[in-house]
Amino acid sequence: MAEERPLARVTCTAPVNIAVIKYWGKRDNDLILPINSSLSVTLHQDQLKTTTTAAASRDFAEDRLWLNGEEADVGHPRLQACLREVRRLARKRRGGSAEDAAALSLSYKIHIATENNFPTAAGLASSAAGYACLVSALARLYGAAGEPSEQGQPSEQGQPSEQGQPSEQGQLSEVARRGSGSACRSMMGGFVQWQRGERPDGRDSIARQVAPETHWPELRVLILVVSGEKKQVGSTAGMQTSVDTSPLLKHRAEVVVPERLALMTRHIRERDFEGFGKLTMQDSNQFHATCLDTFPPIFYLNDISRQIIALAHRFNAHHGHTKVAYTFDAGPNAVIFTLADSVAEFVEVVRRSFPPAINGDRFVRGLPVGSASLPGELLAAVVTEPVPGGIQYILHTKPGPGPQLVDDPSQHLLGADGLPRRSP
Ligand code: 2P0
Repeated sequence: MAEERPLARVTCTAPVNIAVIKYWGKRDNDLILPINSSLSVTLHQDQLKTTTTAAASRDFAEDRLWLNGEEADVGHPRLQACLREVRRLARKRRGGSAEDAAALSLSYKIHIATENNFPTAAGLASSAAGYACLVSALARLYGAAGEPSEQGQPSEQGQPSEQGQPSEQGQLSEVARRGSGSACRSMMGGFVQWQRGERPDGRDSIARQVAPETHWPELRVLILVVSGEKKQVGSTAGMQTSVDTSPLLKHRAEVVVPERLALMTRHIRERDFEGFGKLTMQDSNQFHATCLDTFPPIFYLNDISRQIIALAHRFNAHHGHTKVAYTFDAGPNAVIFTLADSVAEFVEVVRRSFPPAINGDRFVRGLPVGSASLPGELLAAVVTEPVPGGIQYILHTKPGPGPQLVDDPSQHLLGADGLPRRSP
């Protein structure tokens, strides 16, 4: 039997993020440079995460990729761009062309396996977490990065050096951006801005942390899973049509977003939920207005989405201030921001408004939710015409940290032979 050569393996996890100031439109399709900056909240990986193992060996004959156990095409141009850029950073870090003899050869073929802990079919954004995870694992494998934040530690990331150089995570966010624009924001925890940048080469189109995940401990997130249907128009194609045809999108990028970014950053720093919630809803609504302004128009919201919007406004009106705020991406699922002391009441309102058809006992998942009894006048004012089965389930989560290195070797998705451990 041939002598076994050790295999270099690295496993990382990475989070999903939800934008409160939306990214929609590119000024450079190849480099994935946006027409406007955006701002997001990184969600906790206990509820939603991608795990990726990257392995390299001189014995591998070809690059290979497995997505949720199924072998997939490794030749995708965006994946290849990430691979190329991580290797470039590793070369730079190792110092010019003279490779560190101890470092892993950049010419070895690689195997990559990646899995989500949430159903891809639920329509929750997976490309952001996926590319952020891929880049984190590759960077660590090739020595293009030090540690992603230690497991369990709050992450203070993305702050530039005193000389104005991007941080290490900032540089890696530039690579993740080449996979999917929104992936650059998943490279950091807490509250993250993707600055559009000015340079044609994209070197300044990177993520920066506005505040770490510990900044606003009461903030909670409820994902209302409306439909498992695949979306009609993909984000990449949809935003291109919007750039080509929507005058509203142009105005939004040039005038509205710069003002809103400054305002949103202030609301977050001051933990002002009234301001944060209102602006989050307004920006989601404007994003969907630009979709309607696109020609032909794009519809991501459905009837249930619109009923959730109306419900949130009735709930806030009843309380006389902003207790819940919705935001919707390129699909019908709602993401609700609220504070911990409002979760139980709002979840009960949702349960009464969309009585579960199936999954009654698994209607609420993720972080625990207490029970609440609704006062009669709230029920009368807020729960109007119930729609049975309109919402499949609610996932309760909160802001969380950026990508993590997994130390435990038993968690590698690739075995010592470099092949997936779990069969598809
Ligand atoms: C966002 N979305 O800011 C916005 C809001 C969807 C609606 O980022 O072409 O999958 O890979 O850069 O990142 C979806 O766009 O598109 C997105 P590409 P991406 O979260």
